[in-house]
Amino acid sequence: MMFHSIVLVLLLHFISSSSSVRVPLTGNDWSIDDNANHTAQGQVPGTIHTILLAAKKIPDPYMDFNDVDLRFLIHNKWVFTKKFNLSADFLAFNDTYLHLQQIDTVANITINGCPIGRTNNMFLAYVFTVPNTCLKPENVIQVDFHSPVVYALEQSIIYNRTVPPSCPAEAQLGECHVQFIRKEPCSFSWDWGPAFAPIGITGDIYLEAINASDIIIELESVNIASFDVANKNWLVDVMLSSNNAPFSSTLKFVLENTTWTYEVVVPFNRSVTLQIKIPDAQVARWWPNGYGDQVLYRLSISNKGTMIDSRLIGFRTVELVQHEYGPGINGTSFYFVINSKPIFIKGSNWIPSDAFQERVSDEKLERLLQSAQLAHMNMLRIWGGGIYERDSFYEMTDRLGIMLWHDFMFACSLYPVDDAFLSNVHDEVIYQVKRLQSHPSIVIWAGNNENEAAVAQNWYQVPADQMNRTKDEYRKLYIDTVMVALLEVDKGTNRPFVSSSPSNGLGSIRENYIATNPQDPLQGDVHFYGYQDDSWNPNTYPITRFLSETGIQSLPSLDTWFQTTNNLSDLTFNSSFILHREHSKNQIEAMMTHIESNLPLPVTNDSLKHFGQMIYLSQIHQAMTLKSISDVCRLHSSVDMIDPKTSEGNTMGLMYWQINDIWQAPTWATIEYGLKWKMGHYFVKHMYVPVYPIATLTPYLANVTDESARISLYIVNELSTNVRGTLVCSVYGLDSFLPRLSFGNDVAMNSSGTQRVADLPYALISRRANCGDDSQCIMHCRFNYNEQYVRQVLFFNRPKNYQLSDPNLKLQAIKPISPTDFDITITADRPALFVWIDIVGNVTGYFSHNGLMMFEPSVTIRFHAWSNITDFSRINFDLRHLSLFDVTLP
Ligand code: BMA
Repeated sequence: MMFHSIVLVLLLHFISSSSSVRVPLTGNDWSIDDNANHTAQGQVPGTIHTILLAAKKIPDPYMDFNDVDLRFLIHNKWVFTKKFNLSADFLAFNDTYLHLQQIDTVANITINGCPIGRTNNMFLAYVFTVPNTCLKPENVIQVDFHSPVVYALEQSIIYNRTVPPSCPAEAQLGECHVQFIRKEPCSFSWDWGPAFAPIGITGDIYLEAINASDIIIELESVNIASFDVANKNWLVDVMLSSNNAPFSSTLKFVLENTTWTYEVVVPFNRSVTLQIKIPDAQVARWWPNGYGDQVLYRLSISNKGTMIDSRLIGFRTVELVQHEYGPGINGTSFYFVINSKPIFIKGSNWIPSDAFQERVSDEKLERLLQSAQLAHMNMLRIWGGGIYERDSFYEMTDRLGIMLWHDFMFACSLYPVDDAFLSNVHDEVIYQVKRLQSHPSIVIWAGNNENEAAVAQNWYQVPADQMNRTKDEYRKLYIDTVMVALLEVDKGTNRPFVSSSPSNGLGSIRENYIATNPQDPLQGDVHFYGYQDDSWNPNTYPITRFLSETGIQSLPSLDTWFQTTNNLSDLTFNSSFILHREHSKNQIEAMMTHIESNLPLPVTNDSLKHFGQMIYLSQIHQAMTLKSISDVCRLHSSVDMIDPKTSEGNTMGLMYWQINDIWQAPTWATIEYGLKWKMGHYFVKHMYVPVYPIATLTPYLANVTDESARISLYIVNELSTNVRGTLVCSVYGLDSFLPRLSFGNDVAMNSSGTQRVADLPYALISRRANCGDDSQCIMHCRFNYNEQYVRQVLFFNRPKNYQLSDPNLKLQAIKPISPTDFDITITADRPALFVWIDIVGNVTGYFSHNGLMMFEPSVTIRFHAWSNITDFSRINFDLRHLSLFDVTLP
């Protein structure tokens, strides 16, 4: 039972003359104590770390080596207590409940010594009955937390059977047995994150009193289940519940901003699910970012004039199309069709944006999600090792048109399957799906992250004689429990379910949910990581139907590192501190190898400058990697691009790993913990534009003398509208802005798809452009269409092999445009590669473009600050710039 106070007050006013009362138990007067001399008073919602930090009892957990140095805190038991008073009026009510919106995780709750309830799932809301005899005018609520780490260990011992992996990889510096506790899996560490395993009351907490005779109707959930094509009606499931014996009531439904209303007599018996029909003619569609508006309507439900509750809903159909292609082509398609329109998915993977959710502001979430929207993304995957996000997150994704691929919170592990665990999971799925299903942005559920692959490929070395049992247990958890619970509440055709990510989709179902190779590029989705190969080389990547994870690490900016240490010796590429923050084994070495093979290495003796340049190079490396991957996916997006020899192609989605960071570390993120966009994010913004030119050299980095090598030019159009334009490409040396050779092609496309615009002999072009034996040339293309343009650059050689000359970059004319925006003009004397503009200090925001290749003497870019800039005069001092040439200077 979760009641809205206003709703409740009004309703009771209507139904009876009594009312309900709530007593909030949040506030900054909670005491915490671990019986080991760590005590503090602080704020709930809050966890031990944030409370101790605010009370100055511990240093910043994100500084230095504190993630490990403070580890003892979560090995202890903690007691949270608060004193509160209750009025005589409150005590006069006959039914009292304690509501906990979220609690993390294992706790025993008493009020004045009376046992009230136990909790063991941070993904559930709890409502406990509080016996009236337990309450008095002066009260104490006590929440006894068990250590999540010790609890997980104990559960693993009780289970009496190893459930691998018992512990995370050593490099993660993490905690063990996380699969035995229903808690954010990555809170025990991940290959990009720390193990803080928070302990605390993380959501709203309050007492509520009502009279047993009062009838209260509550709106449990709203789901636009299906679209009835024949009758042009939306079929909407509405779940309502009541606290009392059977009765009937006349409910009125109103859809704001339409003329549609509906009245119905509802016979209640505790809970009831109604299906209402909303005519399509009454509503406009909700579209993903880039395809139309995100139209939302408020559906309100009232009982004889008294509002019960409402939900903001959006009308869209979702199909996950998995069809066969016909003779000669193996496999099946895997793509999303929204409102009858096939959509190429451009997105990324989302992880929790802080280890301590109570300090994540809605503003931070909004800026991160806006950064996704600005980069032309239309989907994010809520990854199964994190959390179900708060309500406001989904309101934002609805509003911004960011579709969500939503995993359930199981990742990279086998799990226990005893009855208690499964029943806990069942309740979790029902609770979370009911909470979330009204959101149009959620377009697919997935059972878990990578657990089908883990079983199919036996990642955890399960002995052969136990494999059948392991497979049965997999199905017991994700099919018989998660899927069955989901289908209990999320009915209809408007939101598909896949049992795992990655999976072969229908192919996995055919193999009883565990495909022989769930990473088959010809069906379903694929996760791909290939650190041993050259990540800039497009041939490194499989051509899949849908690439839902892939990516590479980079380092965050110096500004971000300065938040983590005051010790300058920590800030070198290979310091013990940086290695401490690198939670994926050998990644720093792999990054170094990749950087070394493609880019010039710094030569400066200034250690901090050297580190800054390594950061810059790591970000170029990540940006170029992401662009290579995206170009492969977009190039092969259309059905026409299926290779009849391999059946590969029709790649209809890319979600790279990962958009955001949980803390400051070397990770796959394109946006830093403090919201600064890495170069990768600017590249993503470019590579995800709807109409996009692609240039390839085949073979990759062919020798200039290779007479069979080809340069191919393509336009990929995602829009169904016509595209008319001209693609002009010029070959440059890095010594001059004068192109050595230029050629242009007219392009006319009447629909979405990939069009090959030109196919040219590379050796001939090189000769004509006088590029020399070791190709000192680079090609820059500009596609002008419908009064806009998009650029593309094709390297003929690795940047480290180019003779770089000083472009003489200058930042000029900083021109304020509005309280949040200013323009910067950059000038150069010669072409400049990877021009990076950085604003240090307190102004945070993003540039219109960055990491750019300059092939003209002057460009103007705009900076947009997230909040008003108070001191424009400082901006000159705070701006820094860099190009690849700077790395070659001592
Ligand atoms: C995938 C993800 C995460 C991981 C990432 C990078 O496997 O699902 O588990 O963080 O790769 O290794």
